[in-house]
Amino acid sequence: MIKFTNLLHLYIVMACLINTVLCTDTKPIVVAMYGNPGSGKSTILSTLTKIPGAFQSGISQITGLTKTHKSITVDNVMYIDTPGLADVKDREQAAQEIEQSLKTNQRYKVFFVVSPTSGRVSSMDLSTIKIIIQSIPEDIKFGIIYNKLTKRIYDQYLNSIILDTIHESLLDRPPHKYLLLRNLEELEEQDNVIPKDQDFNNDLVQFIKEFPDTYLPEEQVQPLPADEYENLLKEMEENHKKVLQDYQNQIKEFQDLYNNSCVKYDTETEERSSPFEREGPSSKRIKWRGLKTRKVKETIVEKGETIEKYLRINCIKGNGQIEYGQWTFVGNREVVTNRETKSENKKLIFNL
Ligand SMILES: Nc1nc2c(ncn2[C@@H]2O[C@H](COP(=O)(O)OP(=O)(O)O)[C@@H](O)[C@H]2O)c(=O)[nH]1
Ligand SMILES: *[C@@H]1O[C@H](CO)[C@@H](O)[C@H](O)[C@H]1NC(C)=O
Ligand SMILES: [Mg+2]
Repeated sequence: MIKFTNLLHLYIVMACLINTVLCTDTKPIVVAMYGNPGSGKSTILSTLTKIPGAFQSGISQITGLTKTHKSITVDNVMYIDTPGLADVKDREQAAQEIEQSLKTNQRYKVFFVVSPTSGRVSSMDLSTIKIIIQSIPEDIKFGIIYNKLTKRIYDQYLNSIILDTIHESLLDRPPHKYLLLRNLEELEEQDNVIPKDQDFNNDLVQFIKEFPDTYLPEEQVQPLPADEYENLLKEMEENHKKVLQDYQNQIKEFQDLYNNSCVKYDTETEERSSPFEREGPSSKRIKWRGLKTRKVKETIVEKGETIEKYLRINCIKGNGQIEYGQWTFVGNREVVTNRETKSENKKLIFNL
């Protein structure tokens, strides 16, 4: 009889042959957060560990009390919190801490947390991303978590290509994926609080879980050029302004184009008595329209007369204006009753 342990051994050997991950990689996967102070890194990391205060967060932390990087391992995932690069005084140290946080020789999921103030992604956030991704190999995928988004900004980011444009134009390589998180009242100015909001928790956990991890060899991490930050930021500010301006212009161009092209069509039919000239002020034309409720005067037509049918196709432009088409004759019909009258609500009334 084959012993269970033998089977298990066989299974592991087989698994190793098929998938080397199983036998070599028992080290935890790293989930590392980068970004400027106050963007919500520590809160997000604590949320992922499900331990309030696992990473100190709060208003007292915004000025950058997190001066060193800190890691906590839960369920074989190593979560790493890092200081921001924004503060001149501590930039050199922060840069070194960030470099260290990337040198654990493990598989990485790298994330940037960005909280747009007054609806704008700041040049500072973009510079931080740029400087950090410059220091790691190109095959290391990174994600961006847009945090604390007001409803208006959330909708704008969701329904436009503004973020994609910014990524494509201002970062050397765009993020593999990004996540939009709504602003949570319950977190406002709180210390060491993790949110109860289910959507927030689900979206965040799923995003992190599904994000691909990549092995980051320690020796491939370059020192962060902290002294280039100011220059990079200046350059970023200029380019950022240009990109936003171009984007606005392009939107306006598209809108112009949309406003002036047909986005919907509308058909109208009209019946005219023949001949048009008849007695009485209201009997010159019979006009009853297929679609539009329009006041049409009552008209009397005699039995045996011909009624001409016309059709036109109107273009409804993006801005709502209507460009009327040409009336086209589509055929005749005989008046079979003694009198036909057209009332205001477009119904034909037959008076025999
Ligand atoms: N209003 C609001 N506050 C948040 C949100 N996320 C985090 N905060 C608060 O923002 C402050 C800074 O968060 P923290 O995680 O310390 O940011 P860090 O500096 O990037 O680590 C804390 O008081 C959090 O409670 C959010 O979605 N909405
Ligand atoms: C397009 O039409 C809308 C609605 O009339 C208007 O508000 C907008 O300013 C127009 N856009 C342009 C670029 O003309
Ligand atoms: Mg923090």
